[in-house]
Amino acid sequence: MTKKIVVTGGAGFIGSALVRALLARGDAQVVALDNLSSGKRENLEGVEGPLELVVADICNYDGIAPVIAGADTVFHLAAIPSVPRSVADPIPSHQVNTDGMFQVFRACHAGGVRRVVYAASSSAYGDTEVLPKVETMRANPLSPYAAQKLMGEYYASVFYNCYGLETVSLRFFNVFGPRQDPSSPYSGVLSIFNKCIMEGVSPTIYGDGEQSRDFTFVTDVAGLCIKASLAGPEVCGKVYNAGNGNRYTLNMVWETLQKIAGVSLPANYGPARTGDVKHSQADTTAAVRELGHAPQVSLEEGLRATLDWFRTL
Ligand code: UD2
Repeated sequence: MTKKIVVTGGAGFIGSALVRALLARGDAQVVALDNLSSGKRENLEGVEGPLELVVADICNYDGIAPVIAGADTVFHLAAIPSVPRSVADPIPSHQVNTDGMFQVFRACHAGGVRRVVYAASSSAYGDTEVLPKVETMRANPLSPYAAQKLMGEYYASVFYNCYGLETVSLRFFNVFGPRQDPSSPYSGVLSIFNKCIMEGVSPTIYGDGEQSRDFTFVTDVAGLCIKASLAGPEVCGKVYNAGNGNRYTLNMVWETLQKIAGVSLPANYGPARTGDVKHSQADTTAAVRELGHAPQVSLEEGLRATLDWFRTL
């Protein structure tokens, strides 16, 4: 019998890329579980293979438990992302990222799921004195979002230790690529930068633009999720960085994007955001060694592919 794989947040930006990567393997039926709060049906348009979209909210245990029951693998990506959104409006993000996350792990345990891959966040590190950031460093969350995502790692490891549910946490670094929605002030910065290019307007950079991020292309993250789902039992209960291993300042990235697009739009600068991390870069050693992580897409290639996608809209 073909195995069932569930992707929570499967109609979202990263979730829909993961759904595509899973269906390309051709060995599973995929269920995208999404409440369509930020996910969109059109993110799954043109996807070929056995896919079902189930509209349900992870906070509603009775709604998700039957969908998850009997799955071989669950990728838990559903969340309310954004550091500044969680600072401005912490209750919804707490409910989804913490309470909803707990309901997903509970349903996975009750439903006999073989393995859960949990989308954690690089924000758990906060500001560290040393770069790159390695999994053995003490977590230091600086925002509600970072604390919520860190709680998910703890629950992943607790469900493994107490109940034997196989879990792996991947700390996603700053993921970018096609289908990242630029429409909110809380959207990922590279989607906003691309929108600015398309509209011919200058972006606002919060702070001096010298903050740096390990921008990681979405297909590389989707590939690592699949590797984490297939790795041996020694990875269970553990946390791995899901980054590219490089870091670029916002000023550098905006410069590169203008060059690629052949435009000149000097950025405006505004005050730094509360809860913002200054520098972020993944140490990929453990993910490479234990999960076979092999990021393929450079920042420039990823920026070109993303801009090409924005041009199709
Ligand atoms: C955090 C996490 C990331 C992921 C993400 C989910 C870190 C280092 N990274 O991303 O792993 O979990 O949350 O939401 O914590 N900015 C501007 N102008 C804009 C928008 C953003 O300058 O119009 C700045 C922003 O202040 C920040 C940088 O761009 O310094 C990146 O912001 P972001 O919202 O794209 O992602 P970030 O780093 O909060």
